[in-house]
Amino acid sequence: MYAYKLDEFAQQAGRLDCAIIVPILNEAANIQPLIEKIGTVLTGYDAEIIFVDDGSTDGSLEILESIAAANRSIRVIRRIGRRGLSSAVVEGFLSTVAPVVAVMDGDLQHDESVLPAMIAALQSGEADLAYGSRYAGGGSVGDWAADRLMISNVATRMAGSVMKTPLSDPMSGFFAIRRELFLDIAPRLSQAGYKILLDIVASHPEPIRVKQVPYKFRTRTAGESKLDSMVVLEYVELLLEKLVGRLVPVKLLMFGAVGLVGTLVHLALLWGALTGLGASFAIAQGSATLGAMTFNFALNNVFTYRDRKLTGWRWVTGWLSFCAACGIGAVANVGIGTLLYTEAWSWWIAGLAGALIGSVWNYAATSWLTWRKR
Ligand SMILES: Nc1nc2c(ncn2[C@@H]2O[C@H](COP(=O)(O)OP(=O)(O)O)[C@@H](O)[C@H]2O)c(=O)[nH]1
Ligand SMILES: [Mg+2]
Repeated sequence: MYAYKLDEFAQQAGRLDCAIIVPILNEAANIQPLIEKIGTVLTGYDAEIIFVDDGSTDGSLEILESIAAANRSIRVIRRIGRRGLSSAVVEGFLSTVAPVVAVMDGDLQHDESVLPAMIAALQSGEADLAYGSRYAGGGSVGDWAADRLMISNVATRMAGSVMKTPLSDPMSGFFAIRRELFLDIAPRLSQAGYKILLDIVASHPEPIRVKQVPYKFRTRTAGESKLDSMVVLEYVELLLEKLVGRLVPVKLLMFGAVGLVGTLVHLALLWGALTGLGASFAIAQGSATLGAMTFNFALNNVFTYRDRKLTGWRWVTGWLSFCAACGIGAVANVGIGTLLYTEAWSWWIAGLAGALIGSVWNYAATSWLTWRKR
């Protein structure tokens, strides 16, 4: 009986040619025009458009759901308490069975008229990945200010170091890929940040057959850009993860960098307490330790763990657990250092080894205790 029903269903439905994934965060004014534009250029294709929304508050979701309710080629994925362009796009990918999947922004900045060329390149077997390029002949970034242009150029050059396949525009968020290839790569993706195309290409051990399709990046006319200064940080984190992530966790490196700055803060506080306040060494060292721990906690909270940032009351309990974990780390540090020293290692090797082991403990303990993933 089920088989019969499935057969009947199959006769009604066509075979899906492609899916277009559109990440959305507060794009109310852009949704309807975007669907119309895509619909115009993809006539003749059996396509679905999958919007992935991360909790828009401007009515985008209501607009999307009312459109989706009347049209089964429009689908909506809602994520709750999540953020991030890359991970949103990955979820869109995993929700479709279309053999060719494209990704484009929901703010009308990507020129939909090149979609057919990208899709055709994959369908014909000419390429496994086709991407919209603002830097290829005929493409353009539109009216960007000089500083944005320069940042983009530097970032593009840095990307070259992590990719087996050279791309003229690795920062592009506009591309299409064969679904099977994406699924091969998916388990290795970092999913951090905003640069999903770069993540895909950098996560594939071999070169990918690509085709670039030039297009002109349009200026945003409605809604606001969601990219802020954190984007630069996320980008560097993605690059580091692709370069050394297999050897050391990037968060450990960031934790270590914060620790180095924290050591300077410690020395400054110690100096201030000794010379400025005339405190005894024990009191000065104790206050400097507490001050430096608080500094390290606060900086790690906004930098290393900005994806799990603690606020309000949880900031306070987080600070307590951080101090407790680092207290144990300090005991381990002194214990191991002293042990090595009494075993006749030179003072600086004993000191460094203690500090290193203490720091790794601090990282491991606080990543579990203070900033555990929920
Ligand atoms: N689902 C989701 N979409 C996002 C997020 N951040 C940005 N977007 C969407 O991603 C697209 C590109 O973002 P935009 O802010 O325009 O980036 P810009 O063009 O580089 O300034 C737009 O459709 C945004 O609505 C996010 O955290 N989650
Ligand atoms: Mg945009």
